[in-house]
Amino acid sequence: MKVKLILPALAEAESPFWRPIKYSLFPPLGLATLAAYISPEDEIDLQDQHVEELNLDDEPDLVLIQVYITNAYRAYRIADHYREKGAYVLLGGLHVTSLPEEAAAHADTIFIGPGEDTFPRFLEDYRNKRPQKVYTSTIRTLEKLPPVRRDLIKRYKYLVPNSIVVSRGCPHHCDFCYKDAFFEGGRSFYTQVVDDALSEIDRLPGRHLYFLDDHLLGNERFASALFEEMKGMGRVFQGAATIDSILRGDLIEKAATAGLRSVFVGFETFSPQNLKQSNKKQNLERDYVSAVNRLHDLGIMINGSFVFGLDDDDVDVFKRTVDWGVRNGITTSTYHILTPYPGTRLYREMDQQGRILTRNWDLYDTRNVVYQTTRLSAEELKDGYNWAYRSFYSWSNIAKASLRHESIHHQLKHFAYTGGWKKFEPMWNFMIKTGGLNKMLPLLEAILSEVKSPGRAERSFTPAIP
Ligand code: B12
Ligand code: SF4
Repeated sequence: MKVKLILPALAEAESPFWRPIKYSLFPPLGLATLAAYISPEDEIDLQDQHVEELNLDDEPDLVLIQVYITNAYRAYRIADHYREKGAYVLLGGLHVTSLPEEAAAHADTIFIGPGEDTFPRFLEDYRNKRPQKVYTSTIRTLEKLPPVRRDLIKRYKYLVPNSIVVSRGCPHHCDFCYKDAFFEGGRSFYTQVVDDALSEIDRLPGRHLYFLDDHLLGNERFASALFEEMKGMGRVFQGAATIDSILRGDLIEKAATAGLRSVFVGFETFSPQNLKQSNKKQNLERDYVSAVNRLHDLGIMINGSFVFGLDDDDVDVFKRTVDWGVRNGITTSTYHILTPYPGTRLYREMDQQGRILTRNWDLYDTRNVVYQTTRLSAEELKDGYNWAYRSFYSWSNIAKASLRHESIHHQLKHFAYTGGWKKFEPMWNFMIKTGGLNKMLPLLEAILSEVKSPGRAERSFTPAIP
């Protein structure tokens, strides 16, 4: 049997804001995870449209397509194309789970929720010639999973080929997040067994890892055991965590000792009213600056995530947020315009209030205003969002933020990481075109080498590259 797995490119591939490097970061891990269930006797072709031109002239028997909200229309066109050719087409992923009826019109079978329990069930039914129209995930476990088919990933096309997830979901319930909808009907936060996670790490070559888990520190016992075992492995890694988990106990120290060098933190907003509106309880009454200082003291760089457009935001929110980031030495900032994803509580509430202005999913990329705003006009919100990016990533602010760190090593790392990420687009494009992106990995590993901070003289300095 010929099986084709496709990650269609996001809508913005055609936009002037398209940054090829942002979409050449991570390989299609979800599809490579599913491929592990397909028999080795079957012929598998995994294509990621972000980094390669799709070959649509082939004749696969079975086609699996992963659907995000902003690749949905493209995914449906590809699905229709293959169905016309007589292939059996499966659609799954976040957007299919949010809007199953919409997706079902373009598929022979759709999948609701994670695929680790449902996809193998489908394969068995398909071979027995009785596939169902809909499979809904109910069993939530990551135990005894077959190893991710990383051999299908074209590693040289990605800056960060070693992306990995060792858990699914998150223990929190923010209103704007996809998480509760995606994991409905079962556990919404679960981890691998530590030994399996370590085996998965062992299978990854080189030093650098990027954990794509929603909340790497979400299960204290699991994370603590994982970091303990990773201590001697010589890895450098990046991941995501919440403010409360950074402030609580000593887990973040353990993570740093294991090799955590940069962390994605959802600060989202400084307004307690906004936090309450979003049910982001874990940020309420937390001292953001203490969290930042703790991370910096451990030599961990910070990618701060901020949302604009919550109901308590006014026209000053943009400057306030940028100034705070610069003042506190945040390495990179990701700004989002509030986006009510279908399936979330935020979407339901806005829909009930008649505040959803468009259902053109291509616009749901957190760069566009798709809902009726309150204190800010849509134009103010969009302009403020664009201004925030421009301002935070101006050379003068990059320099100012870098100089906030105590050690020169940390200052240089900050400057190199932020400047490199945002200011060298032509270089990235050249590396992508010439197929040499992967050669930049040692540089990234060097930038992520350990910082010896004045307060942590007892910790040893790891050389940048072996
Ligand atoms: C990696 C990533 C990216 C990469 C994606 C490219 C890639 N190669 O994967 C990049 C950097 C491009 C990216 C960009 C953005 N992202 Co993003 N990203 C992620 C992240 C961190 C990991 C995805 C992943 O690999 N998960 C692990 C794998 C194992 O799970 P999975 O992919 O979901 O696959 C499973 C199931 O979905 C299912 N499945 C999936 N497809 C199919 C198909 C079939 C047939 C079947 C049977 C099953 C199935 O089975 C798989 C195994 O269980 C997720 C958060 C997360 N932890 O999932 C956010 C996430 C997907 N991103 C999100 C957002 C908002 C964005 C941005 C809009 C942010 C921004 N403003 O820049 C942009 C642009 C995206 C857009 N325009 O829509 C949101 C999406 C919300 C939504 N409803 O779509 C998420 C969920 C983060 C969040 N917590 O809100 N992202
Ligand atoms: S903490 Fe992050 S991943 Fe968890 S529910 Fe909130 S937004 Fe979603």
